[in-house]
Amino acid sequence: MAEIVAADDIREAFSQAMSAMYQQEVPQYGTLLELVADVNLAVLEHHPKLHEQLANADELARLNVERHGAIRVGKASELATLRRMFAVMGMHPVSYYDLSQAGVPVHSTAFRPVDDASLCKNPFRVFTSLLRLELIENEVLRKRAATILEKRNIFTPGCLALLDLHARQGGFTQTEASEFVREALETFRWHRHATVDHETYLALHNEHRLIADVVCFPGCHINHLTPRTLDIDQVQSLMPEYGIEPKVLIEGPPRREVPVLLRQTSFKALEEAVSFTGREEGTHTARFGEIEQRGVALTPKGRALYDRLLAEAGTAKDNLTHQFHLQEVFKAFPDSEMLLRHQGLAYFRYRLTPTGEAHRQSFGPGDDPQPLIERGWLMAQPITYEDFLPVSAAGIFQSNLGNETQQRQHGNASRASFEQALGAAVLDEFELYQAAEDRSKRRCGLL
Ligand code: OOG
Ligand code: NI
Repeated sequence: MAEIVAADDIREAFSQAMSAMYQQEVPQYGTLLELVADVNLAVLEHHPKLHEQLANADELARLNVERHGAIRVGKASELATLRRMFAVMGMHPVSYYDLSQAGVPVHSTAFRPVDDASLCKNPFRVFTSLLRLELIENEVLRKRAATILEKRNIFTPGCLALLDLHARQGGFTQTEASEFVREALETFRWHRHATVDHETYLALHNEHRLIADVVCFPGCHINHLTPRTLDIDQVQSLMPEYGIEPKVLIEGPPRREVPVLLRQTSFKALEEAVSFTGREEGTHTARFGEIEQRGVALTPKGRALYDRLLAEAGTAKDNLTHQFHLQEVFKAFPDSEMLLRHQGLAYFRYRLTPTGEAHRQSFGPGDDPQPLIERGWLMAQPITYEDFLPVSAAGIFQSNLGNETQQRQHGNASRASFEQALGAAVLDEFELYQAAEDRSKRRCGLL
């Protein structure tokens, strides 16, 4: 067989193709990319230290290609095929998110690269949600939705054939890889022709807007793509100048010296023309834009503290009050790399400096890294958080479902049924971060 293409290269090509397609479909996304690029450039110019840190941690190159997308599917077989499709691109399911607790009838995972080199090259992630039909209370409607979904195939025959070929060959040639990207893209394209009549659409929509979004179309259109910014407050405040109306609140932790986890905001979904099968014309509102600022990944201890403080803070009506209040409450969360390390709240990647290399024989496994850092032998770099936050995700969902929080009693977390649909267990994000930290310590001779 001719030389096989690396999964990282297929992911890179796919992520670029998705971005190009979404720019055509949702022009405001293109504007958002420009705004984010402008702000990132200004931040790097004004903060040489941050510039240097990002460059040292190999984060600078990935910044401009970095984004995540989100999709929603309706049945188990669709989720299982997506898993195979993303695996070809070196993306694996990480974490389980139960959003039913926030009144959103889905549960989700994120497909993303997991090893250091792949993350460094292009950390493209896709937040993928599976509709939980069992949460539709109206039995007639539930059955109607299931029948509609049963009939559809969201993958092209070409894509399915290539997945089989990949399994047989163990890889793709360059030609096959390009064809795969082209075919795979079709699944995520927007279709203005619904698969149902207007009445069915409205019935499902009345049950929950999300159900109509998942059930009534022939594909699982990408509903947003999210670039990474270095200053989300700045982008949020500049959005109106660029003709974009942001969501009211920035989700996640407050602004800090050492950013943690993930802060996100989005702009409102567009109202798009749709033709229904009975030739009726109507509209559908689902696709939007989002930006995010990523910080350091937290350990289970750090995450528990984050969850507790976030719950304690609650939400205010406007962003200024909300952020101010968050900052007050988060005073209880140490805000220096040293304290985060010392208290075991966050993950770090260790590297020896040239002087450290020269003194390798002076320290060994189990030694405390802190004195070595102070001596300038060792550097500790925050490990970037690569995952998502369920409370933030619920806020993003809700702002694009028209803010009507449909709080209901929903079933318990149902991870087992999700994994069964997926055809695999999801990976544990904490184990992945811990493994990355451990690998780096071992390379330095500290483990
Ligand atoms: C996914 C919403 C969650 C995020 O960044 O937290 C999400 C969706 O609307 O389908 O993308
Ligand atoms: Ni998102």
